[in-house]
Amino acid sequence: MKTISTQLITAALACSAVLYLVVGCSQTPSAPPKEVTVQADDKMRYDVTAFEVSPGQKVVVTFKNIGTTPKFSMGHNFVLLDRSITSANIQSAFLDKASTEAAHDYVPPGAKEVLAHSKLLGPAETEVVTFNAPYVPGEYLYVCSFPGHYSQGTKGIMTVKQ
Ligand SMILES: [Cu+2]
Repeated sequence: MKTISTQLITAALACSAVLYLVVGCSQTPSAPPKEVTVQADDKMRYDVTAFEVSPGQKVVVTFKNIGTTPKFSMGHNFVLLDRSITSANIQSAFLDKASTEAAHDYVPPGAKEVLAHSKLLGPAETEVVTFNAPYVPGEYLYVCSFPGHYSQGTKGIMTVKQ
């Protein structure tokens, strides 16, 4: 009996410690999430090519493929990249290896430069991608990594602004 109550107290203490850590660590608990809708079409364009977020802000991207062409030839994804990838190096540093990953929706498994991504979406499909914005201010590219689409216009910049 005594052992059980000790365990209960220990569990209760552990829970409050966890709660304290969660609340104590969140920098801006009252900041509402940033909600963005990004649509990709058969012309290989994103309709939204820039948006701003605050450091660490929760971001909810509703990503839609509004085209009608079958996924195997005109699928689209949403891939947010870290700042090691720029418009100057994206082809050799990311898109080339992504292009061989059809089996993984053109997102190389375990790629450290990928901060968040959707699946490859076919016509009329939607996916909500939720992530926390980086804390480091600056520009972060988001792209469709289906081969050839980036150069046509499925690209944008998420700016983290203090
Ligand atoms: Cu695409």
